[in-house]
Amino acid sequence: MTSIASAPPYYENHGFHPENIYSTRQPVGANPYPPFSTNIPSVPSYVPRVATHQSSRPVAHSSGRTCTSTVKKIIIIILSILLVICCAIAAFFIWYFVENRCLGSLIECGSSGVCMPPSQWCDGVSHCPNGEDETRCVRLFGPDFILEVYSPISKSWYPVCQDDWNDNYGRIACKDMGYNADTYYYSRGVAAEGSFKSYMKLNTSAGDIDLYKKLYSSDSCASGKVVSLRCIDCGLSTRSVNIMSRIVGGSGAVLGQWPWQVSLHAQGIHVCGGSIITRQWIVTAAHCVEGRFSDPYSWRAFAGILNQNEMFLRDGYRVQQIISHPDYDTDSKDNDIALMKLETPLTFTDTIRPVCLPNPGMMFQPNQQCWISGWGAEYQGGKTSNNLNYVMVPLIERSRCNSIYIYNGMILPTMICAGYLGGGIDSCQGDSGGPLVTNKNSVWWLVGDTSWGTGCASPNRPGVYGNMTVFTDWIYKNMQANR
Ligand code: 4AZ
Repeated sequence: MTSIASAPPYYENHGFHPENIYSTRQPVGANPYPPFSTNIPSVPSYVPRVATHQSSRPVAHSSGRTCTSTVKKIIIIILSILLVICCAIAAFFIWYFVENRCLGSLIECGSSGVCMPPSQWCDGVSHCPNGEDETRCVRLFGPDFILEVYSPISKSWYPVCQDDWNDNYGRIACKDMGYNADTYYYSRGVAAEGSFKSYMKLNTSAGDIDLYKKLYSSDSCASGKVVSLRCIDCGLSTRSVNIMSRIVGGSGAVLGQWPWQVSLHAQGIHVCGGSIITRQWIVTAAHCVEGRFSDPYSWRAFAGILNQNEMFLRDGYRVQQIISHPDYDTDSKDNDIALMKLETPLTFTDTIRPVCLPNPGMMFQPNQQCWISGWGAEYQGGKTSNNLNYVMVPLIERSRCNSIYIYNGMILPTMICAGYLGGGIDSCQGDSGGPLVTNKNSVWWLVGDTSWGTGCASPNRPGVYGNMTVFTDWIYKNMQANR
């Protein structure tokens, strides 16, 4: 077990990370349409050959007229084909401009039709014609989900004052973070901490204009309350956790205990775990979807089921899209995170529910109790488990995990260690991509995704997890760009 004698450092979130996010779709400017030939066959210049067999009608005397009518027919057919193609292209453009102006992972600048990659959104530099990429920047801060808006003028984040705020504004802010309107939970005022010196306030006399144009920075907030915004009812487990409860050294889970846990099957077998964050999005590890596993069609996600035996009898949810972190590094496991978008949204129940993404400003203590769950091997080299297992693992401070006798500098800022230096309890092969969660303020938060480790449950070789707080911003931008 880890014990830290001096003042405990924090695992602090820095929500505003300008990141290099490359589109997994078409490169900007690439022609998204299949090329079609403009080489319309010219009118044949040859004379049709006269059939020689007896039953044919003699055509020699009327060859001029026949030739003309054949040419006419060909022209009509070609024109008809061209007309159908033109109609199809026109229909596509109408759909594209009405429904979905920006192709691939691009985000539209307001309603200007100009599209920007997520990496240029809220990066402190204005790219959109009216600066929307810097003026529609919202985030939820800390364990109370305080809504904050970025001011490109002062280059800082401000909490939103509750004065004149309502759910309609809340829905807009949630949409701008990539959430769908159907999961909206609530917006309420909470007492502003003394640390807030300035606020974003609504200018109610500004009329029916864009929410962000109505917001201005102010040193006062009459209600003394700031907006706490929940875009989805996440982090609720309907079953309490038995702390001394195998994974390696854990115990069998009951239904509803880890309702965000999914089993990800590729070509019909359990390969990795994942965590539900919305009705359509699953967080998993980038190393789970590498190489031949990068094809969404080979995957199925199973939610709300404890036993692998039962999954083999079910259909599972099809995967529509896989977004792997563009800076994922196979060797170091830097940025080991990926998103899977399901073809059909999940129906939330007591046993199928989302976990909360950690907000910037959440502080996880060294030794903080966290839980891992999965169908991974129960001992090093074993086969995957039939039942879902779970176990408590404390966080291990990065500097300690990087010490020469543990991982000797291999723990990067995108990683977090958890487990026991004495060994015996750990995640293992097959748990990858699955959740490392903690309970804070009665909410379950996704602290990490199971990533790597040297063997399983060996002394001084704890489990290594993707540091989710670093990825929250990347997740929101990609959900928003692929709505
Ligand atoms: C794996 O290969 C794996 N002990 C997962 C977790 C750990 C090691 C390996 C950590 O999926």
